[in-house]
Amino acid sequence: MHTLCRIPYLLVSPKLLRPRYCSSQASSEVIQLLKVPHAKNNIPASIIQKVDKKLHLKRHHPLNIIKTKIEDYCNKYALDNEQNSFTIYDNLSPIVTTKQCFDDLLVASDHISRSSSDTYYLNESTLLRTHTSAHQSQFIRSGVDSFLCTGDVYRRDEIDASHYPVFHQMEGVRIFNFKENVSVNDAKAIIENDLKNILTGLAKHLFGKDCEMRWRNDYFPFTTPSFELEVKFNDAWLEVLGCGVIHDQVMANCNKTNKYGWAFGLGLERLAMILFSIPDIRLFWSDDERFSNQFKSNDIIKFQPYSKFPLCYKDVSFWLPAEGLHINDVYEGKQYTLYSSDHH
Ligand code: FA5
Ligand code: MG
Repeated sequence: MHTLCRIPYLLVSPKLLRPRYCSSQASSEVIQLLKVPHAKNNIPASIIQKVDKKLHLKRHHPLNIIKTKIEDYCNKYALDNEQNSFTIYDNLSPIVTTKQCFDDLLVASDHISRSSSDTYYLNESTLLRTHTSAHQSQFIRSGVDSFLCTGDVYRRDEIDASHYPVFHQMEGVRIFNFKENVSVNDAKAIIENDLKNILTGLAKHLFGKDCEMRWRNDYFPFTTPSFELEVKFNDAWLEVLGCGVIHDQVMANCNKTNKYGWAFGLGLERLAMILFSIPDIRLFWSDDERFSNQFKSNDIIKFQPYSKFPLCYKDVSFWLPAEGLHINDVYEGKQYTLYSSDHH
């Protein structure tokens, strides 16, 4: 459905080349596919409208800033630990098959996540990916041993301050090469340790070494053991990622028997909310300049809340007191009589 092109560019150190791959499938082509009528097609216009936004690729958008920060951190971690660098994928089509999204990941045939009430389908066998894990097996099978894959994901989920039906995930995978004398148990213990190390280090790198976090056991059919990481935000625990040691059966289905590795899936909005103190996930979709103008690549700022009402320009005329007016008098809220005429 799409061809891959390779664009190498410089990263952490000028010496380190980070290979980057992207799909060349045009957004317009994806959008046409989403609109093809089918009895199972349950994708509303409000979702289709979001498909070509690609917020994670938009310069100066907080999701792009955090994505770059995480990619740089992960490749620095790889370099420091003498591991292969991560190949970056960030422009794969969000349309995947039920095999990619569920079967390859051992999701049971009657699991609720497959139902039309939870997932946006184009037809019986294609859907909008519900997580970036949908790309795991294709890369492992083709021999890519370490990669980061970012994209928009779609779920018919509730909407509140930390949930939205379209959000962004980054998948990370590392497959290890062990010497033959390392036992399976030892290999998996090393992998689990490396997984928790890179992710704990990431949270500290993003939020400071004193940030409050906790690991909890979780369940995913495609990893065992599985964990989630929660970080304290506004006095409450916020789940920011799921992860685990890749299930032997997933590896075997990729023709990688006796190979082991880890995988994680980060919620980019959740991490960006904590990093920039953005209180509501819906703000990421705002076209309002009062949102977008606050962010600049490489700058980590604290989000400044603004009025929920749209910007409204007014012409204001007033008489100055004879002794003149200092701007600080206005800031201090001195009372002046204002006669204003609305623009609109
Ligand atoms: C997954 O999607 C797994 N694919 C993660 C994974 C990858 C596990 C690899 C093991 C190995 P989960 O449904 O928990 O897991 O979502 C992962 C993260 O996405 C969550 O921790 C959260 O940060 C974010 N997330 C989930 N649902 C939403 C939503 N509706 N809105 C915003 N962020 C969400
Ligand atoms: Mg979860």
